[in-house]
Amino acid sequence: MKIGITCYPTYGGSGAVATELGLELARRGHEVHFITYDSPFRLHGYAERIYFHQVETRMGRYPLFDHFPYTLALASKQHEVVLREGLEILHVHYAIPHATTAYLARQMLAGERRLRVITTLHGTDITLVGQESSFYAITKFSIEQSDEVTAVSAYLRDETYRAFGCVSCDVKVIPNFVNLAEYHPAEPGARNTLAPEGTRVITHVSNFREVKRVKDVVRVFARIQRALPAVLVMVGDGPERVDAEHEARELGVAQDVRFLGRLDPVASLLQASDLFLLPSQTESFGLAALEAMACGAPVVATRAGGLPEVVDDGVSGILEPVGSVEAMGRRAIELLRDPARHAAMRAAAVAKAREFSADRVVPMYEALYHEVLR
Ligand code: GMT
Repeated sequence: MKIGITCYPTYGGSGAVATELGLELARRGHEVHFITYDSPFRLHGYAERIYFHQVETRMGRYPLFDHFPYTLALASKQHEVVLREGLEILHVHYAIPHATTAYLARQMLAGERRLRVITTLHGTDITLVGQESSFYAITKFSIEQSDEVTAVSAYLRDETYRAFGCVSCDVKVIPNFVNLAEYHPAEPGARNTLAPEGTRVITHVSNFREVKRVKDVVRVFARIQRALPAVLVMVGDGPERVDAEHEARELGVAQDVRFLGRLDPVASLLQASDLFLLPSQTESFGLAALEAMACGAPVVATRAGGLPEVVDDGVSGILEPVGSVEAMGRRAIELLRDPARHAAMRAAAVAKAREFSADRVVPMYEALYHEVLR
């Protein structure tokens, strides 16, 4: 099949999932065309059957536009690439504005070429941004106009029905997945360069937005660090980083917190981790948690959104209510002090992650493509 993919190319779960999906589809023999304003952050170099088409984000000075109409440029580029490359499917990730531009591109092709539009909902496109009054009606319209709509968790599907009604759409759940060839536990005897022997490595990866509650990451770590030698590795960047750095200084743990900034790939860091912290306000799925689990790092997270679909409390990780830094810290310490239980939880995390392997999940998308083309 010839498939167009539009996503946000920036550091974030929806762009990561869209890119990993494109790469997996190309490995399975499909031709994949990414249509976005920058090369997706997980697209590293050449891969067979993968193409990237850049969308303009600015033009020569034109006094009328204070803001460049990116959405129209994207719809035009989608239309152009579909026609030129003969694409059959446009699979867009994150509804705003991608489901809308795909709708426009399809309308522009009417009578000329049949194009099927699939929208995958990822999270804040439904739970936050899509519910803002300026976006609500167009988000609902664009979802309902898609030929197929998928959500990355049952939680997000239910939220979509609750918030938007979506009477005419049937939202199918296709969970996020992990590439087990890249995300797997460290080889036995691998050298851990993140911390000296006996010091626990606690990790967090995110885009440091408010929803991630990065100050809670530091607060949980400070509790762990009072009980055991430990370092905190913070990967990513975003608006809340300054506050997290400040919190680390306030709590007197700054010397043991390393802010590494945006890095990708992160598998080697996750393999060296004893725990992964994700105390988010909400997560539709929590791809970062899944990738950590695949690398053998049990997750301490909040019982919020779709996280309970990924982490089994007490088995493959620890779940506590949003904001319960005391409970998260206490349970993390108990786990780290009990090597046998920690090893069992590591193994359970790896086993759970296998349920979300690319080999299991990507065929669900392929089946959906076949169905929509029928
Ligand atoms: O953080 C976001 O809301 C944006 C989005 C993204 O594009 O990074 O993340 C969402 O999509 C990921 C991939 O499907 C999910 O794993 C994240 O849980 C989800 N984030 C939220 O729901 C907050």
